[in-house]
Amino acid sequence: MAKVALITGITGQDGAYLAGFLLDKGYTVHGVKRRASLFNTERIDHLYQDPHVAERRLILHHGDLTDSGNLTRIMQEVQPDEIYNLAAMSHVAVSFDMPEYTANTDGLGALRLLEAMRMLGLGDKTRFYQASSSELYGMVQASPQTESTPFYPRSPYAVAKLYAYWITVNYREAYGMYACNGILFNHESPLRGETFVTRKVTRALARIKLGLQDCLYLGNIDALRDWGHARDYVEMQWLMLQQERPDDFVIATGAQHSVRDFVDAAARELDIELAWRGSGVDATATDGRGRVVVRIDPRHFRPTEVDSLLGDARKARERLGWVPKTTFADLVCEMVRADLRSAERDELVKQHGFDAYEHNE
Ligand code: NDP
Ligand code: GDR
Repeated sequence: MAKVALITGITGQDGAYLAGFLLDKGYTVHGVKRRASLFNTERIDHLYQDPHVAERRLILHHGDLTDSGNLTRIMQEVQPDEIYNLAAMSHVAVSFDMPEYTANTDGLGALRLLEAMRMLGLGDKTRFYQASSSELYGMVQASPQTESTPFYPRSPYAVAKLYAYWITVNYREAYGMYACNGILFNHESPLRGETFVTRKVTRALARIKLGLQDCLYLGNIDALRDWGHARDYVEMQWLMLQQERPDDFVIATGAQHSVRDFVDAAARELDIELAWRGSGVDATATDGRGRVVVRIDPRHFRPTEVDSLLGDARKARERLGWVPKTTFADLVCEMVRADLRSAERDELVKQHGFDAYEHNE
C-alpha cells in the first residue's frame, strides 16, 4: 500500500519540493491550500493532476491553519501516515506587523493539527513533522547552534514558532505520539518567496543587469546566515519521520555568510562589478559604470534583529546521514540563473509593447 502524506503549506517553497519528493517515492500526497482570489498553485503546477483523472496521487484541499474544524475534517478524510506542517506566516519582518495572526497560524496551527490527531485516534498511526526554525535561537546564546542551545526568540514569528516547537515536544511526551521538530536553518531556491533576502537579491540584480530595474534596496546587509538549498532540506524532513523513535534535529550547512556576501556572489554570477562604499544605513554599491545599484532603506530594518546564525548539524549527520549536497556557490548560481531567465522573459514581453510590472520593495 502506498503511504499517504498530508502537507500543510504545499503551495510554498518547501511544500513544492516536498510534494515532488514524496510523489517520486510513490506516496499519495494530499495538500492543504488556502482559498485565494487568484490561482496560488504556481509552484506545484508541474505536479498538478486534473481532478477528473482517476487514481490521482496529488490531491488538494481548501483549508487554513486557523480553522480547527476544517483541519480535523481533512485529517479524518485523508487518514495520513505522515503529516508535514509546513504552513506558516513565514516572513519574520511581516510578523511584527501581524503578530496576532502569526501567533494564531504559526503557534496555534500546530496545536490544532496535533489535537486533531489525538481526537481522531491517529496518535498510533500518524507521524507528525513540525517546521521549526533557527529563528528560535534569535539572540544566540552559543555558536554554532545545536539541538541543546537555549532559545531566545526575537520576533513575533519566532515566539509563535517557539510555542509550536514545545507543543510538538509536549504531545510526543504526553501522548507518545511520533512528533518531530526539524530546526531548519535558512534554505533557499529559485522557488523562494520574492521578499526573502536571497531571492530579492537574485531577482533584482538579474533585472538590473537587463535594464528592467534601477536599484536594489536592502536592510541590514551585515546579518549573517547559514544558507542551504530547500531541495536538500526537504529530504531531511522526510527522513526524520522514518526513524525508529521521534526526535528533534538541527538541519544546517555549517557555513556562514553575510547578506553582503550573498549580494557580491550574485553580482559575480551576472558579471556585475560591485564596489561598496560606506557602512550601515549609508552603505551603497555601484556597478562597473558607476551607477548606484544597491542602497539601504531603513524600512527593512527590524525592531529586533537576529544578527548571526550558524548551525551545527552533527546529530543529523550521524543519525540521519545528513550531507548537504548544494554548496553556497551552487545555490547562488542556480537562483541567479533562474531569475535571469524570468527577467529575459519580462524583457521580451516589454519589447513587444506589453507591460512588465515591477514589484520593487
Ligand atoms: P513559504 O512562505 O514559502 O510557504 C508557506 C506556506 O504556508 C504557503 O503554502 C502558504 O500559503 C501557507 N500558509 C500561510 N498561512 C497559512 C494559513 N493560515 N493556513 C494555511 N496555510 C498557510 O515558506 P517555506 O516553504 O519557506 O517554509 C516552510 C515552513 O518552514 C514554514 O513554516 C516556515 O516558517 C518554516 N521554515 C522555513 C525556513 C526557510 O528558510 N525557508 C527555515 C525554517 C523554518 P500561500 O501560498 O497561500 O501563501
Ligand atoms: P529570515 O530571512 O528573517 O532569516 O527568515 P530573510 O531572508 O527575510 O532575512 C535574512 C536576513 O537578511 C536581512 N535583510 C533583509 N531581509 C529581507 N527579507 N529583505 C531585505 O531587504 C533585507 N535586507 C537585509 C534580514 O534583516 C535578516 O537578517 C527566514 C524565513 O524563511 C523564516 O520563515 C525562517 O524560519 C528563517 O529564515 C530560518
